[in-house]
Amino acid sequence: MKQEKAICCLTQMWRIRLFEKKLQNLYQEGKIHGTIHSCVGQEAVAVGVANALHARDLMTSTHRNHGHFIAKGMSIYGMLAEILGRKTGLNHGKGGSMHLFDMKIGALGSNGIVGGGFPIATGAALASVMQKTKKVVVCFAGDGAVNQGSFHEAANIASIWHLPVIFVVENNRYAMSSDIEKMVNIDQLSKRAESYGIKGITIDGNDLELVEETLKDAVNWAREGFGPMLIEAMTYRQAGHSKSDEELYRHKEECERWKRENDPLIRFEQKMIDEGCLSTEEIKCIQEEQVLELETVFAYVQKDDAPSLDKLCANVYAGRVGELFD
Ligand SMILES: Cc1ncc(C[n+]2csc(CCOP(=O)(O)OP(=O)(O)O)c2C)c(N)n1
Ligand SMILES: [Mg+2]
Repeated sequence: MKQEKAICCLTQMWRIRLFEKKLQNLYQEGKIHGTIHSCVGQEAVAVGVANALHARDLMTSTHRNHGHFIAKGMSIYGMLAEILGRKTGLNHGKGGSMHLFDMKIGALGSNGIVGGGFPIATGAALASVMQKTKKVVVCFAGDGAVNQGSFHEAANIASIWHLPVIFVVENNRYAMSSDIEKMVNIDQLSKRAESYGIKGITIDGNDLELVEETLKDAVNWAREGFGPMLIEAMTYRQAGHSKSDEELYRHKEECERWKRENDPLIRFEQKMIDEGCLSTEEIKCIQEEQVLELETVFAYVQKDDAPSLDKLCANVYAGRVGELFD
């Protein structure tokens, strides 16, 4: 890998990780209303997928969405302000963590409804075909979401209409406290693709280069009109499900092992060092730069005001189309 590219990849992964860690601290200080879902441990999926997309391509995300959209290029300032309920937020501070949305970067929204992204992404892919824009849509989902009816309906219609949508299922082994092995009776979720006549593949989601390579093939395939693909990316969430989680459903040792042996950032850094692409000093610089950048953003956003009371009903009820985003 070229050094410039390695710096970009690592910068993005550290930006996501540090953003999530700082957010967790704010939560513990009681400064976040609503909830948040940390994607620490899953950064390579977000960055690998986003690297394979064009800027104009589209993406839907889940409740565990911050990493996906940071990788897609969402403003950290606008995202944090939204999460903290500030009027400078992407949705004027009224949506919070699970309703991030920014059409300028092709972010078609995160979603608090498990499986809610499937029909939205599939519809956007249909629009791409009808409007001949050649946009590809990535639909992120968790392992728990593929048991929702919306997945099966979307996969079927995307298949028969050859829609350019790529379903990226982040299999982090758990849906809240439910272990994947108790929830499905197949060893790979990608096998579900076959029953809809689409290609499915399971990959190591903590290997950034593999994720990017696989996605590039899928994106080309979809853009050329061959239809959807299902990519199951095996990964692990290092934090609890959301704000409070005693994690009684998994062994501490399991989590420690993933952190020690299969952390996507450590793996990528080690590979870059082994290949002579980055030195330990350069890696340290990348981390420090991100620490500084995020400290500044977090300090400024917290000074912003909440939306004023007279804006309470603005953008809540649909008026004429032109009024929606004024
Ligand atoms: C339709 C629906 N059912 C249940 C929930 C409650 N819920 C929130 S997150 C979650 C687990 C999702 O697991 P998974 O899809 O594996 O995503 P992960 O949290 O692991 O990223 C559940 C059941 C919900 N938000 N929406
Ligand atoms: Mg899961």
